[in-house]
Amino acid sequence: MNKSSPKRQIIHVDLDAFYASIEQRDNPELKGKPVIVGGKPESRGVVSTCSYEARRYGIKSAMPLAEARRRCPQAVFLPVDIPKYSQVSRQIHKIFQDYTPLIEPISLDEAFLDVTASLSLFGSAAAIAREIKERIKKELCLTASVGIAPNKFLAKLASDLRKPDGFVIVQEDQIQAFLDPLPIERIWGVGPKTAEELHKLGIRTIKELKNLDELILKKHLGLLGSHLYYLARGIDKRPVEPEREVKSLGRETTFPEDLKDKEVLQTYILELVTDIGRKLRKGSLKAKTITLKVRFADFSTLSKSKTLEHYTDLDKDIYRAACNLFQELCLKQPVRLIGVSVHNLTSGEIQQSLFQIDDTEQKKKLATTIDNIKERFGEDSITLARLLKKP
Ligand code: TTP
Ligand code: MG
Repeated sequence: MNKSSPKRQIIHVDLDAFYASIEQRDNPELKGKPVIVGGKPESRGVVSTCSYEARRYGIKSAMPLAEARRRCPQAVFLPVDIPKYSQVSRQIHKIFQDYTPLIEPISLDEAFLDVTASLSLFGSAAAIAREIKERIKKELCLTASVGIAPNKFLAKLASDLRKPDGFVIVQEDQIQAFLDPLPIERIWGVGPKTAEELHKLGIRTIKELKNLDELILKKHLGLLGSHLYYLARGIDKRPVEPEREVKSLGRETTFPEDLKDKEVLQTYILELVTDIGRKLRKGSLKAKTITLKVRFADFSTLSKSKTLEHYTDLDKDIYRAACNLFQELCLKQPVRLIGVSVHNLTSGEIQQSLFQIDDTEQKKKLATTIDNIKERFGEDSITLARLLKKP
């Protein structure tokens, strides 16, 4: 082992049945019952997650709620309460921070921690993982599954292996024995399509995958093939990346049929802007540069940008800028795709000019309220009159 680069120690933490466990914790009547988070069973939505009691009926994330009700009519159906789950997520993150600054959140309930440099202080990665699990249980009354390994790939596989309340360590000399029997579908990055490709080659387990030559894998799966060659050997050099800086945010839409009507196109722009504004506010970000992209029927593409005088997270400001850019374009042909993106982002509070006396705060409150309503009651629950005009 090289003294200057000690073997990495990575912990992957993933809470069990996250949204459903929070609901059960906050309402003891739900303990031990099948609980489904996602909305009303008569709605057209899907299951976000469900308690382990509900999983016994074959219910899982992304299943239509109606199907979940068919499988378990006595289940308790609850709406999704993102603000509540985000708050718990922040509390979990705070616990992580006591052990390392190298935290890479993957979602509200999942993160990688690189604790290599923390070992002299806390003993071992296993001791840290054990303590994190215990604190999550004691302080937040929730259970987490953890995986401890020399890299991210193995740590994630390990945390998933003994869910719920799992605790799995993959030691250096056990890597291949740990990997070999696992089906290839367990590999992070192998979706149904890749799995099918590999099945065609007669590959079902990681052991079988390991027998394939790197060149053959590359030939069939391109870069992913080469990546899989190394993963099958338990090699994954990807670092834990503490919260990556978001450099831009954007959305675009391709129309079912090319469009010419300016007013309709502007309504689409407003829809894209509304989504971007919401993402900005959710991430406590503000943007200064707005870019509009337009692709015409002949596939030629134009994009134009405008930098504002101050940072904003308000739909109204972004929409105004995007519309000005749109007016500057001469629409000679029908439009195939339209996209809006924001760049030049900053996080945290930006000092408002002392002389900027306007109703910004009020507008901001309104925007946040709309975001909360949408998150609680769904995308279509509230909308600007203009969006109702879309064909
Ligand atoms: P997961 O960690 O995938 O699921 P989970 O925590 O509910 O269950 P477990 O880890 O024990 O298997 O996702 C975390 C949360 O993300 C989950 O509680 C709800 C949400 N989620 C969705 O909203 N839609 C989805 O399709 C998935 C997979 C998760
Ligand atoms: Mg989870």
